[in-house]
Amino acid sequence: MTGLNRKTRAFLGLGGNLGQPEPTMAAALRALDANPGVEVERVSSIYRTPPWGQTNQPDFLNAVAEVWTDLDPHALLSLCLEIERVLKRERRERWGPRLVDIDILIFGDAVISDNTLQVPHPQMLMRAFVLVPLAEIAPDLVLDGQPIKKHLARLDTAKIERLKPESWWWEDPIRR
Ligand code: A4P
Ligand code: MG
Repeated sequence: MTGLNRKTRAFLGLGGNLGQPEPTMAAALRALDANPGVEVERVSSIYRTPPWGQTNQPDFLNAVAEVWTDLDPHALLSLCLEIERVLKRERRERWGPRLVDIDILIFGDAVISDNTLQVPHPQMLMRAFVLVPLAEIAPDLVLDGQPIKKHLARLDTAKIERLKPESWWWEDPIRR
Protein backbone atom coordinates (compact mmCIF):
# COMPACT_ATOMS: atom_id res chain seq x y z
CA MET A 1 0.00 0.00 0.00
CA THR A 2 1.13 3.54 -0.68
CA GLY A 3 0.27 6.41 1.61
CA LEU A 4 -2.56 7.38 -0.69
CA ASN A 5 -5.97 6.84 0.82
CA ARG A 6 -8.20 5.84 -2.02
CA LYS A 7 -11.75 5.95 -0.81
CA THR A 8 -14.46 3.85 -2.33
CA ARG A 9 -18.16 4.64 -2.26
CA ALA A 10 -20.18 1.74 -0.90
CA PHE A 11 -23.84 1.25 -0.11
CA LEU A 12 -24.98 -0.74 2.92
CA GLY A 13 -28.43 -2.15 3.60
CA LEU A 14 -29.66 -2.32 7.18
CA GLY A 15 -32.69 -4.13 8.48
CA GLY A 16 -34.28 -5.71 11.51
CA ASN A 17 -37.63 -7.00 12.69
CA LEU A 18 -37.26 -7.96 16.31
CA GLY A 19 -37.80 -5.65 19.25
CA GLN A 20 -37.02 -2.09 18.26
CA PRO A 21 -34.75 -2.17 15.24
CA GLU A 22 -34.54 1.60 14.93
CA PRO A 23 -32.15 2.29 17.84
CA THR A 24 -30.17 -0.78 16.86
CA MET A 25 -29.77 0.40 13.26
CA ALA A 26 -28.84 3.86 14.55
CA ALA A 27 -26.21 2.35 16.84
CA ALA A 28 -24.86 0.28 13.94
CA LEU A 29 -24.47 3.39 11.78
CA ARG A 30 -22.74 5.29 14.58
CA ALA A 31 -20.37 2.36 15.10
CA LEU A 32 -19.54 2.31 11.37
CA ASP A 33 -18.95 6.06 11.35
CA ALA A 34 -16.73 5.77 14.43
CA ASN A 35 -14.34 3.48 12.55
CA PRO A 36 -11.43 5.52 11.15
CA GLY A 37 -11.73 3.72 7.80
CA VAL A 38 -15.40 4.55 7.25
CA GLU A 39 -17.40 7.74 6.82
CA VAL A 40 -21.16 7.57 6.75
CA GLU A 41 -22.02 10.10 4.07
CA ARG A 42 -25.78 9.80 3.68
CA VAL A 43 -28.54 7.72 5.25
CA SER A 44 -32.02 7.09 3.90
CA SER A 45 -35.24 7.42 5.80
CA ILE A 46 -36.40 4.40 7.75
CA TYR A 47 -39.03 2.32 5.97
CA ARG A 48 -41.48 -0.20 7.33
CA THR A 49 -41.47 -3.10 4.87
CA PRO A 50 -43.45 -6.34 4.61
CA PRO A 51 -41.31 -9.44 5.20
CA TRP A 52 -39.70 -10.69 2.00
CA GLY A 53 -39.00 -14.37 1.48
CA GLN A 54 -40.34 -15.99 4.61
CA THR A 55 -43.55 -14.01 5.03
CA ASN A 56 -44.88 -15.33 8.36
CA GLN A 57 -42.75 -13.01 10.45
CA PRO A 58 -43.15 -9.40 11.64
CA ASP A 59 -42.66 -6.40 9.37
CA PHE A 60 -39.10 -5.15 9.02
CA LEU A 61 -37.60 -1.73 9.34
CA ASN A 62 -35.05 -1.06 6.61
CA ALA A 63 -32.68 1.71 5.62
CA VAL A 64 -29.72 2.18 3.29
CA ALA A 65 -26.51 4.13 3.90
CA GLU A 66 -23.88 5.55 1.58
CA VAL A 67 -20.41 5.24 3.07
CA TRP A 68 -16.95 6.19 1.87
CA THR A 69 -14.24 3.82 2.96
CA ASP A 70 -10.58 3.02 2.53
CA LEU A 71 -11.16 -0.50 3.84
CA ASP A 72 -11.09 -3.29 1.30
CA PRO A 73 -14.41 -5.12 0.75
CA HIS A 74 -13.61 -8.04 3.06
CA ALA A 75 -12.45 -5.72 5.83
CA LEU A 76 -15.69 -3.75 5.51
CA LEU A 77 -17.65 -7.02 5.70
CA SER A 78 -15.73 -8.06 8.83
CA LEU A 79 -16.51 -4.71 10.40
CA CYS A 80 -20.22 -5.05 9.57
CA LEU A 81 -20.34 -8.58 11.00
CA GLU A 82 -18.47 -7.51 14.14
CA ILE A 83 -20.90 -4.61 14.70
CA GLU A 84 -23.83 -7.01 14.23
CA ARG A 85 -22.32 -9.37 16.79
CA VAL A 86 -21.66 -6.68 19.37
CA LEU A 87 -25.13 -5.13 19.02
CA LYS A 88 -26.93 -8.46 19.15
CA ARG A 89 -24.96 -9.44 22.23
CA GLU A 90 -25.53 -6.15 24.03
CA ARG A 91 -29.19 -5.93 23.18
CA ARG A 92 -29.85 -9.51 24.13
CA GLU A 93 -28.30 -9.10 27.55
CA ARG A 94 -30.09 -5.86 28.39
CA TRP A 95 -33.49 -5.78 26.77
CA GLY A 96 -34.06 -9.11 25.13
CA PRO A 97 -33.41 -10.17 21.55
CA ARG A 98 -33.07 -7.65 18.76
CA LEU A 99 -31.74 -8.20 15.34
CA VAL A 100 -29.87 -6.02 12.95
CA ASP A 101 -28.47 -7.20 9.65
CA ILE A 102 -25.98 -5.19 7.66
CA ASP A 103 -25.45 -6.16 4.03
CA ILE A 104 -22.93 -4.73 1.60
CA LEU A 105 -25.05 -3.88 -1.44
CA ILE A 106 -22.47 -2.19 -3.66
CA PHE A 107 -18.74 -1.59 -3.27
CA GLY A 108 -17.56 0.88 -5.89
CA ASP A 109 -17.67 -1.02 -9.16
CA ALA A 110 -16.30 -4.22 -7.59
CA VAL A 111 -17.75 -7.56 -8.62
CA ILE A 112 -16.94 -10.18 -6.01
CA SER A 113 -18.16 -13.71 -5.57
CA ASP A 114 -16.33 -15.87 -3.09
CA ASN A 115 -17.22 -17.98 -0.06
CA THR A 116 -17.74 -15.04 2.27
CA LEU A 117 -18.78 -12.13 0.08
CA GLN A 118 -20.95 -11.51 -2.95
CA VAL A 119 -21.04 -7.98 -4.34
CA PRO A 120 -23.21 -6.49 -5.75
CA HIS A 121 -25.61 -8.19 -3.38
CA PRO A 122 -27.10 -10.94 -5.57
CA GLN A 123 -30.71 -10.39 -4.56
CA MET A 124 -30.88 -6.63 -4.24
CA LEU A 125 -32.57 -6.06 -7.59
CA MET A 126 -35.50 -8.22 -6.49
CA ARG A 127 -35.91 -6.54 -3.12
CA ALA A 128 -38.08 -3.46 -2.89
CA PHE A 129 -37.01 -3.06 0.75
CA VAL A 130 -33.49 -2.41 -0.60
CA LEU A 131 -34.25 -0.45 -3.78
CA VAL A 132 -36.77 1.99 -2.28
CA PRO A 133 -34.35 3.43 0.32
CA LEU A 134 -31.44 3.15 -2.13
CA ALA A 135 -33.32 5.17 -4.77
CA GLU A 136 -34.06 7.81 -2.13
CA ILE A 137 -30.36 8.55 -1.52
CA ALA A 138 -28.92 7.58 -4.93
CA PRO A 139 -31.62 8.22 -7.56
CA ASP A 140 -29.10 8.33 -10.42
CA LEU A 141 -27.57 4.94 -9.69
CA VAL A 142 -27.27 2.55 -12.61
CA LEU A 143 -27.50 -1.12 -11.65
CA ASP A 144 -26.81 -3.92 -14.07
CA GLY A 145 -26.96 -1.42 -16.95
CA GLN A 146 -30.34 0.03 -16.02
CA PRO A 147 -31.39 3.04 -13.95
CA ILE A 148 -32.50 2.11 -10.45
CA LYS A 149 -35.98 3.52 -11.17
CA LYS A 150 -36.44 1.01 -13.94
CA HIS A 151 -35.65 -1.85 -11.57
CA LEU A 152 -38.01 -0.37 -8.99
CA ALA A 153 -40.85 -0.17 -11.48
CA ARG A 154 -40.87 -3.96 -11.68
CA LEU A 155 -41.33 -4.42 -7.93
CA ASP A 156 -44.32 -4.16 -5.62
CA THR A 157 -43.71 -1.15 -3.39
CA ALA A 158 -47.33 -0.59 -2.32
CA LYS A 159 -46.90 -1.74 1.28
CA ILE A 160 -43.62 0.03 1.92
CA GLU A 161 -44.11 2.95 4.27
CA ARG A 162 -41.62 5.76 4.78
CA LEU A 163 -41.34 6.40 8.51
CA LYS A 164 -38.58 8.90 9.22
CA PRO A 165 -37.98 11.68 6.75
CA GLU A 166 -35.22 13.19 8.93
CA SER A 167 -31.80 12.36 7.51
CA TRP A 168 -30.21 12.67 10.96
CA TRP A 169 -32.33 10.01 12.71
CA TRP A 170 -29.28 7.86 13.36
CA GLU A 171 -26.98 10.54 14.78
CA ASP A 172 -26.09 11.04 18.39
CA PRO A 173 -28.52 13.70 19.71
CA ILE A 174 -25.68 15.43 21.57
CA ARG A 175 -23.62 15.92 18.39
CA ARG A 176 -26.52 16.89 16.15
N1 A4P B 1 -22.33 -12.45 2.68
C1 A4P B 1 -22.12 -12.68 1.37
N2 A4P B 1 -22.27 -11.56 0.65
C2 A4P B 1 -22.59 -10.58 1.55
C3 A4P B 1 -22.85 -9.20 1.39
N3 A4P B 1 -22.85 -8.59 0.19
N4 A4P B 1 -23.13 -8.48 2.53
C4 A4P B 1 -22.22 -13.49 3.71
C5 A4P B 1 -23.15 -9.09 3.74
N5 A4P B 1 -22.90 -10.41 3.95
C6 A4P B 1 -22.63 -11.14 2.85
O1 A4P B 1 -25.12 -13.35 6.53
C7 A4P B 1 -24.53 -14.61 6.27
C8 A4P B 1 -23.25 -14.40 5.49
O2 A4P B 1 -23.48 -13.81 4.24
C9 A4P B 1 -22.24 -13.46 6.09
O3 A4P B 1 -21.48 -14.09 7.10
C10 A4P B 1 -21.37 -13.08 4.90
O4 A4P B 1 -20.18 -13.83 4.86
P1 A4P B 1 -26.21 -13.22 7.63
O5 A4P B 1 -26.63 -11.79 7.63
O6 A4P B 1 -25.74 -13.83 8.87
O7 A4P B 1 -27.33 -14.16 7.07
P2 A4P B 1 -28.81 -13.88 7.01
O8 A4P B 1 -29.01 -12.43 6.75
O9 A4P B 1 -29.49 -14.48 8.17
O10 A4P B 1 -29.26 -14.76 5.78
P3 A4P B 1 -29.67 -14.31 4.40
O11 A4P B 1 -30.35 -15.42 3.72
O12 A4P B 1 -28.49 -13.70 3.74
O13 A4P B 1 -30.72 -13.25 4.71
P4 A4P B 1 -30.84 -11.92 3.95
O14 A4P B 1 -30.66 -12.15 2.51
O15 A4P B 1 -29.96 -10.92 4.61
O16 A4P B 1 -32.33 -11.60 4.18
N6 A4P B 1 -37.62 -8.67 4.41
C11 A4P B 1 -37.63 -7.35 4.58
N7 A4P B 1 -38.75 -6.65 4.32
N8 A4P B 1 -36.52 -6.69 5.04
C12 A4P B 1 -35.35 -7.34 5.33
O17 A4P B 1 -34.38 -6.69 5.76
N9 A4P B 1 -34.20 -9.47 5.41
C13 A4P B 1 -34.14 -10.78 5.23
C14 A4P B 1 -32.88 -11.48 5.45
C15 A4P B 1 -35.30 -11.53 4.76
N10 A4P B 1 -36.49 -10.71 4.50
C16 A4P B 1 -36.48 -9.39 4.68
C17 A4P B 1 -35.30 -8.75 5.15
MG1 MG C 1 -27.47 -10.51 5.85
